[in-house]
Amino acid sequence: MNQKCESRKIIHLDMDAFFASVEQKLNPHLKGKPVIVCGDPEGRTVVSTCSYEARKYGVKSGMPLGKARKRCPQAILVGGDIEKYLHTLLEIMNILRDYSDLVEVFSIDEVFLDVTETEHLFSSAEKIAKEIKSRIKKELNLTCSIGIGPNKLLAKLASGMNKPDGLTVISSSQVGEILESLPLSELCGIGQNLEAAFNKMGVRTCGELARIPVWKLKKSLGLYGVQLHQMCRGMDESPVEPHWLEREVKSVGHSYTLPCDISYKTEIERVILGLAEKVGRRLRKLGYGGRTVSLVIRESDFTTCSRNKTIDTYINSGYEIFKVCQSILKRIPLQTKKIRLLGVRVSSLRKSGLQPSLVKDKKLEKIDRVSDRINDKFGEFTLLRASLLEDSLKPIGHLKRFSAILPRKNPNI
Ligand code: TTP
Ligand code: MG
Repeated sequence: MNQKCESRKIIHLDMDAFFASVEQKLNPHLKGKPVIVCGDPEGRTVVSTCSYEARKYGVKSGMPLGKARKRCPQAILVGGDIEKYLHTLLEIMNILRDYSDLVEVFSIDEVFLDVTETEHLFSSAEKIAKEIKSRIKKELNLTCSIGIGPNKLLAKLASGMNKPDGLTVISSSQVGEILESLPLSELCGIGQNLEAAFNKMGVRTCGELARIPVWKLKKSLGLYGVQLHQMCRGMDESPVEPHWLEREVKSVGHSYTLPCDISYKTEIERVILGLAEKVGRRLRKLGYGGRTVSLVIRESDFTTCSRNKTIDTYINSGYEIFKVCQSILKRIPLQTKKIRLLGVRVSSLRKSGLQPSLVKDKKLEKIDRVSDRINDKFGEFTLLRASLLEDSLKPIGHLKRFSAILPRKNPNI
């Protein structure tokens, strides 16, 4: 192996059942249960990911939801929310940057870290990995699997070897032995089609592929053939390329496609209140307040109307956001009066720390503070406004199906 590769220390971190674990953390009543995260729990969609409890029943990422539900009927379905997961990724990045500036986001839940120059500060790369794992557990209440290797290819291979909650080191001396019997598909960059083509030729492992002369691979696959030849020998000189994921937060919003059209003002306002509470909670978590509130309404004939209102003060309380939405709602002429989607967004943001208090109403501020603390501990919508309680929906039975955004009864409380 090339000297330059051999002397590097690369860490690859892959979060365990990422979307599902974030949902379990935010809603502790989902802990220990089979959870499936998907696009739209009410619609035709595929599994984005699932908790390890659901994997026991054969549920997998990419599987059609119908098939997954047959395999595991007791699974709890949750609609995914990419902004939540991106926010968690930013929190992970903040931890990783304490150990090196060379941090590369590889996917929504995978990060590379080059600690070649910094490992001596913490005694070893393994010590760094252990510390990162324990901080992610303690500070974010999530688990991850980490691999350490002399390059990105081998670090990524290592992180997948002991999932979940694993830590695996591949040293240069082990590379030949590990790759000899490794099926081709397990090496990052070798897809199913290429694997099938090699399998047809009787080549199943990296060791076997490594023995094919490089000129032959180059002749049939061009430069990729040369790259494959190197990969199968565990060679990879690609650098960890830091790019800063400091996405400037411009707005925070949530929208919701209703399971069936609604038309009553009380119903519409109730969903808007639920959405406004979600937006307020996210703003407070991110430490922002905003001055512009937008309301989006899509009717059953897909006519879509969006209206904004900018106010004098920066707000981040769900109830205040709702009040602004109520005044916007009065200005929206509805064509069919049958609503299929509602959305609430707050923009013109500023950091809430810049002002002593963003909330005009001190009582509201106190309520938000207390409910945030309770909901952080026991799950979203554990403590909520009475008008969002399921019991208040009895007169309008079908609204019970709003459970995707509204409260789920928490059996632990
Ligand atoms: P993965 O790291 O592939 O899966 P995972 O983190 O859920 O589970 P593991 O413990 O095996 O690492 O993907 C990361 C996230 O990307 C995953 O939580 C959901 C999302 N994702 C999709 O939305 N669709 C997909 O097909 C896959 C594979 C992942
Ligand atoms: Mg993962």
